[in-house]
Amino acid sequence: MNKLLAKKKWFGALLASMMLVMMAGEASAHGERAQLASMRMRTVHWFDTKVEPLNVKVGDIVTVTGKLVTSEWWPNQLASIEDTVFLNIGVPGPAFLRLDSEVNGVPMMRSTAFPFGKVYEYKTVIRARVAGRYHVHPILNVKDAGALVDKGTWVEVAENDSAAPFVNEYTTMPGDTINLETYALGGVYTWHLIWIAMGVAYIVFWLVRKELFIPRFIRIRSVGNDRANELMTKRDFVGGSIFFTLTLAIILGGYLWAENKYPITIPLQTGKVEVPPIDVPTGDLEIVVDSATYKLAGRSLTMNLTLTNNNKSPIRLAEFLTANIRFMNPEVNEGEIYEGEEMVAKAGLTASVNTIAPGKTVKVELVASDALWEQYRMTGMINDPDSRFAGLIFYYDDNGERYFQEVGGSILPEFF
Ligand SMILES: [Cu+2]
Repeated sequence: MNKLLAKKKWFGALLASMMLVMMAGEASAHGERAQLASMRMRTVHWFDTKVEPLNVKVGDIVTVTGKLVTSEWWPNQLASIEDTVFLNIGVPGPAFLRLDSEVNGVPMMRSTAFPFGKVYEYKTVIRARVAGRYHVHPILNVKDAGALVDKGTWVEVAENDSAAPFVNEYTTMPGDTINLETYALGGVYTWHLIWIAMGVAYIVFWLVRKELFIPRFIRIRSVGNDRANELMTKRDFVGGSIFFTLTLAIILGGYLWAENKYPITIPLQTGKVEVPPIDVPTGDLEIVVDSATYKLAGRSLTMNLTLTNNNKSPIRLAEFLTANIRFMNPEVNEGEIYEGEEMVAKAGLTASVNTIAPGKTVKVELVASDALWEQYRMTGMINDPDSRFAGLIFYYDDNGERYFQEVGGSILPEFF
């Protein structure tokens, strides 16, 4: 018997440590790898993500800017971003304060809705609160669908010189200056202690009776449910009533205390804000996706496209973006890479035709291939029940003007 018990304990410890290891593994992925390949390809195309500066001290400001396009190929089974969405920053723990954020110039402290196929330029200002090294991600919380995460950028937060405690001061509407790090903490502690004392007292009251749940349960079983009332003595009844009355009195007292201490309050605000969407800046390039295949062994996505250049200027195919991975065409060599930016395949895109002359229609084979497909678990794409892909194609005209538009469609896996 003892041996079995020991074995069980050992197994429990093993299971617990395995779970810890698994959680630690997840923590370094934060969603850039963990989410379904189809969800990353066909929900939101994040790009131009810029986090700066990358080295700060506690109390310093970090700005996260970037753009996103909501996909026209949004999966049917997923709740829509056209309903309710909230822009935030994804970091493990409360390491930063979110001070300000805006989308297309509109303040974004509340939720909004993003119609499909439009461009949204966002800016979020955060302040470093706790020293450490953080993978900072822009994140969209879509109602009923969950979090959609952009790739992360490492930010190093050092202790500030004075090593003074972090202060987060605000002036309230009535004009008091408060430090949100410590504000009303005394009240929080006191009320927790009161309720813990009540709970302990209640358990002690029943312990003193020496008959807790199991002996009572056994007795009810032996005397039958009809005589269950006999188990309740007068002392039990009086004690229980006192606890009941006391609980209600404390709740009422707490309410009156809070009303007296904080006479002016407003409820948490939950309204929705409207954002004017920006149209995708297509540069008169007509794109028809003829077919697309995904080669498992080659870790590459091949798109066969028919492109018609209706622009007056020649067009250069520079980049393909999907699942936050940038595949850049080294022949064209355009598109900025930001400091600390990850998930860039600098020579990841090859085009059978790099430049399309004005007025011409050409068949182009675009191949996006890199080990990043494997690294970011894009191979999971073949397990998709609807086998579709989407991404953004970036191209430039003669003046160096950048355009982009979304492509998407069915995709067939190729195993050999
Ligand atoms: Cu991350």
